[in-house]
Amino acid sequence: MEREGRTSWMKYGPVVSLFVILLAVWFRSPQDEVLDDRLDTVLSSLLRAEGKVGVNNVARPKVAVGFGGCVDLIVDGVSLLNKIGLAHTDQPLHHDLIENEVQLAQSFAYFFAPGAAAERFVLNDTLFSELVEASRDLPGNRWAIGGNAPVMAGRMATEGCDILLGGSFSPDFIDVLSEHITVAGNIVEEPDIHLILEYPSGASWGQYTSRRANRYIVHSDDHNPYLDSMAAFAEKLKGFDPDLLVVGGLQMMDNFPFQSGEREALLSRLANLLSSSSPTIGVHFEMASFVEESIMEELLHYVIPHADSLGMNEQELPNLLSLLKGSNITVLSDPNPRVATVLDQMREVYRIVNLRSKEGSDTNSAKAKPLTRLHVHTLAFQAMIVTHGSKWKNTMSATAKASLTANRHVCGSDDIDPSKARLIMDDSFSVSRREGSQRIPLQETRPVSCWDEEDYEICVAPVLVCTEVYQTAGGGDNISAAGLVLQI
Ligand SMILES: *[C@@H]1O[C@H](CO)[C@@H](O)[C@H](O)[C@H]1NC(C)=O
Ligand SMILES: *[C@@H]1O[C@H](CO)[C@@H](O)[C@H](O)[C@H]1NC(C)=O
Ligand SMILES: CC(=O)N[C@H]1CO[C@H](CO)[C@@H](O)[C@@H]1O
Repeated sequence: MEREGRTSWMKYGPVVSLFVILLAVWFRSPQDEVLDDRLDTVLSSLLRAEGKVGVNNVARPKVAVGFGGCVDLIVDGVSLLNKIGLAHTDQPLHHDLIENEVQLAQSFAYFFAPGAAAERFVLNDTLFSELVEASRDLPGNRWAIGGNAPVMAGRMATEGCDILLGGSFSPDFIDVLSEHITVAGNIVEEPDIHLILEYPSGASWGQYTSRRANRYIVHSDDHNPYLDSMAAFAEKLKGFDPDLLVVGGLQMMDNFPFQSGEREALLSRLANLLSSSSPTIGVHFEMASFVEESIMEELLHYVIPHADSLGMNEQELPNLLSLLKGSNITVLSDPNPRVATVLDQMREVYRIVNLRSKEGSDTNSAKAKPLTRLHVHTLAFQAMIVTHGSKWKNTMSATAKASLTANRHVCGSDDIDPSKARLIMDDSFSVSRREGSQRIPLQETRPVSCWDEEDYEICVAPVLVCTEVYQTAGGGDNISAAGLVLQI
């Protein structure tokens, strides 16, 4: 892969040299070699940390997970774009949604070069069908169960939970779900398809070279944006009596051509559902790639005040923070942020969300819950903030498990092979960007660092980054779900 990358850097000019420099910084060698020698120790220590606590398998925890789901068609992104002969573009550009081939090329180029995860709605049915048809017979393609809710449900079922899953699926889809998953929703004939354009680090398309492995997702859903399983889910929820309620998949509403007021009405119904659940039940909301400002505002109003716990990646964190501070959406952020930067952003999100819930700046806030858990997953590390004395247990082990799950998912194997992994986190990190902040060394025998601040504990664990990527899509969901199961 690196060799492919190298020939194309020679072919293309100055624009590419920027990426060469970025890659050079990225593949810093001498330090990495020392770190790689420590991989075995870090791995065994993480496994020990993960194994310290188990999921209660006698009384399986009960988790209700909504909403929606789809069939993922996973392809090599560059092969697909080459197959349909998509013209390269010299103008990487952000588009809220995709209406034609030119926008697809520009939008793909925008995220592909930095290697940032993105997900876009395709308004043009002809274009979307063409893409799906071309993918069907593309060598190496794979079909998988997709969507945040089914992936999180699948992971939690595997980890020993009983699941109520809210979504409208086809009978074939339901057949392949775990026996520990009960579905609440309508039966549909044709499931929604999401097309996952995966690419490895160093792949090239036109003049662009990807800086890290990631994926660009396109979809054109008919069912998911309407949360059409919500009524059935709410009905079954009463009898199910869950220990945890998880909400994800709302990004399918982003930039969807709703009638005026329709989306807000749906989210308002969701708010009622969340606020009517017992206050002792933890509610986790998994963020995703949102670019429409109005839906983010609605999430701040209808969903986040009812969540005890939030999960998100390094793109979604600055986006949420920017909005909380009254600024615009951030479409693209550093895909490889430093620990200090992420922790500072997490502290601010935690502080502002809790301030809003206390002050009741929100009309809904009579019932607003404090935020007691925040989990951010990045390529290089996992970070969690958990309030002291809250309902969330075992934060250290949960952070270790999240970190191990990142490797397991991306490499596509439960057994972690250290020869297919590398540590890219520095051998020490600063706990904040503020001057004079403490530095914490990465100790290979105790790789998860936890410490107390204010009214919460922070834990940070390095990820053994998988170097032979099988799949990046669904990573965040597997990671978040794995972290949650040890905390309920
Ligand atoms: C939709 O996509 C098709 C196929 O790429 C294209 O021919 C058509 O012009 C597009 N429609 C619009 C409105 O852009
Ligand atoms: C924020 O968005 C508004 C409306 O789209 C735009 O006019 C403004 O320039 C943006 N501000 C920044 C700082 O990007
Ligand atoms: C590595 C791993 O366990 N990945 C899983 C993520 O979740 C989906 C859905 O449950 C599984 O199919 C993957 O195997």
